[in-house]
Amino acid sequence: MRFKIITNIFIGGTIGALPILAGFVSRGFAAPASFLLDTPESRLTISGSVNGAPLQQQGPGSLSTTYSGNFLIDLSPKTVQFIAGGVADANTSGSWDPLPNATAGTSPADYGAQANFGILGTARFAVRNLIADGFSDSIPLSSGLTFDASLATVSLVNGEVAYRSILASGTSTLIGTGSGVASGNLGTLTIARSVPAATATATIQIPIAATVIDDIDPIGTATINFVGSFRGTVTSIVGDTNFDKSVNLDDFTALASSFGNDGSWLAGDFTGDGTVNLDDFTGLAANFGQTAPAERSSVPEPAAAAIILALAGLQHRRPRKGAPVG
Ligand SMILES: [Ca+2]
Ligand SMILES: [Ca+2]
Repeated sequence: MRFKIITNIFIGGTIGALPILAGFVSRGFAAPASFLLDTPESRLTISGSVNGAPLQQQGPGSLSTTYSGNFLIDLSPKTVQFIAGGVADANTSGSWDPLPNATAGTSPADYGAQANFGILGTARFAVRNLIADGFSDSIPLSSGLTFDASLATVSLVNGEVAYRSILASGTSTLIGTGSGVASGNLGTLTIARSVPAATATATIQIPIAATVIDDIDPIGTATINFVGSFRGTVTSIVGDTNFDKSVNLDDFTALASSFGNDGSWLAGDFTGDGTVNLDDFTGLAANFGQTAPAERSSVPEPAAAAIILALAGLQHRRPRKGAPVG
């Protein structure tokens, strides 16, 4: 199948990259796309109970926080697969009780909760250093680029709970897997091309509703529901079907298997006309072996901003051509 398509392309055009491609036949370089979390749009709110007593907020916003970092997804024309190894780091939402060593006092924490045990008083919980990730098998991707997010699993790969009550004080790790990502809610992938087509940005929206059970001995069993959504983006160049920042044989294979058919960017339609044809192949061939730049933060770093300002100042001071020199 693959060889037949290569032959067709060879007849269709004079592409200098083809001998290089032929040299890589059957070698794969699959790597996941690293989606950079859009922090304001990546937020999870917790609810639940400890030993039957509902979790309440310690203060405004203490049960909700944003996440920064990345997560890894293998993209193919018809599937998505969450790959373990991403770092979705919960940001601190405020200063909450208790301190990390479980004594009274407040210090920055990702989440701050409390539960009322009646005659036994109120227990306070502060969650810190929480890092979430996700994994899944291969999940079908519709032609509209939606997928069933409930087929992925949320995992907490790091986190500690400090707790303080009349009964007991201490710390407990909060590590484990959630029961699933929002069932009934579709995840979506959208791909926006630059004009003219040179780069594309993939944005993934993932609804999350995962429940984690944690034994906080001796206070009891905590049932914590994480509900919200993550949004992440990754930008790459023409030819990179799977957004792993590299234009290689994986991309060629994806394009070749869709050649002549309708398809998305993931199938090799880089021009955006809805079909995978020779124009798309030409774009891939031109970038074959190229690597896309690493993800850039939307906010200039202080050092870079200072350099830009310094350059602007130099440019301003430079005498204009032909201007009289004092
Ligand atoms: Ca690629
Ligand atoms: Ca096309």
